[in-house]
Amino acid sequence: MSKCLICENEYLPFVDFGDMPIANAFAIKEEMDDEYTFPMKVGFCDGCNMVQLAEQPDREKMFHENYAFFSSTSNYMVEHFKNFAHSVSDLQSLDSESLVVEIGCNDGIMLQNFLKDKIPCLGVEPSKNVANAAAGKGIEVINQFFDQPLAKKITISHKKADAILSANVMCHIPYMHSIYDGVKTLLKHDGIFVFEDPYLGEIIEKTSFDQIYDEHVFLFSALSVGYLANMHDLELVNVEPQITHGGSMRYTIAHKGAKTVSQDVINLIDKEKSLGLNSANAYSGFADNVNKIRDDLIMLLKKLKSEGKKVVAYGATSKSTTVTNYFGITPDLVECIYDTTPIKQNKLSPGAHIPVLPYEQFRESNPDYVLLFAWNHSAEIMKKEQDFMTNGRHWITYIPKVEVS
Ligand code: DWN
Ligand code: SAH
Repeated sequence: MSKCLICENEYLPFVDFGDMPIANAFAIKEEMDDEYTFPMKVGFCDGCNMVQLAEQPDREKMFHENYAFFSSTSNYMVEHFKNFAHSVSDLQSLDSESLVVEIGCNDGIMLQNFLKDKIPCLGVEPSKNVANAAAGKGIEVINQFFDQPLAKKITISHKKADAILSANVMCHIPYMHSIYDGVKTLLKHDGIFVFEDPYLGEIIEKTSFDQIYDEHVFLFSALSVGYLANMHDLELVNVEPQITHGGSMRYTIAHKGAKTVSQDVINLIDKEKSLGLNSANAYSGFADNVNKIRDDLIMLLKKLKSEGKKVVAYGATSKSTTVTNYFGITPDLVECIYDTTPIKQNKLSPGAHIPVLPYEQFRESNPDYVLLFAWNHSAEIMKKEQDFMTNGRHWITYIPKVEVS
């Protein structure tokens, strides 16, 4: 039995991926002699409806001075965060007297928009290399992990925030009570805490199991987020579905009673209950669905290998660490992964040791099949590559099922 990180109830995991490495630990061969692994299992707590990793590596193993993910590698995401920032500015009528704090600002992809509009903003980012990238854009960044003590310090060094924002970060943090206490401390009475993360409902529906890796300790729903907010005298007041990262949800939290709860919150909670996301049954078929994708993909890759086809992959995502390690995809099935991120290039992928090569070499490699690990960016990538992916070249995708196109 595992103990829930939110309500301390005991629960049983519903899927077990075995031992997994750190998803972003791209490294050269010499550094891979004794790769760290942890047992990756996910469970549902019926006390608070939270879906969570049973165990997570120490945060310093994942977020440090060589963090491999730079947010601005997707043009679509740059646009997405511009719209996100503007929507919050409009909603809260932010101006030069306001303060926006972003938890996990990475390379400044969101805050650069506030900076441009002369709205005071502050990033909190523990991974030094990406924090430096944000600072290089002129953004003020505190290179630390956000928690309640830091929130208190910010109220003194700066002031209370009109908006606290976060994207694809909340689901990374196991010590949620300290985060929500911090939000309670730092947020103005009429302020809003807006965050988005991959949405549990989409992950179950699409079997997007690769959203599960070391960094993603929680898969949120309106049910679990509402429960958590309530524990801290906060309230879930709005929800807005997003198409990013294969289906995300943007949650707006306010001090209890300070804002009206939207009909969308009520509707989504009703929908989640009707889908049974508040009961263990909803999760019982998940592992079988993942294994079906595994069997189909491995069969396809083995068949292509036997036919002498050249198969490469596109996008050395964190998600791909779960796919390659759980499925057993090694360089004899997929010879390399092309990626635009310099820090990942000329390294090996965690666990599976597939070489990661600079994107610039992708076209000259002349592949027959391209396994799209960055499937969440498929619209952007397929458009970019449409002139190249002709003459018998094919994409392979595997969420929600294995397909060749
Ligand atoms: O939650 C998280 C999300 C926001 O980002 C983090 N825990 C870590 C990371 O997850 P990921 O690595 O699965 O994210 P992406 O955005 O799916 O990664 C895309 C990868 O593909 C990057 O390494 C960049 C690369 N890429 C590329 O080579 N060409 C991406 C695009 C759009 C491209 O055109
Ligand atoms: N917001 C960006 C980055 C997501 S990657 C985007 O959506 O693209 C996750 C980020 O969370 C990393 O940059 C990591 O360093 C940061 N992070 C992890 N734990 C954190 C914490 N306790 N406080 C603030 N940031 C944290």
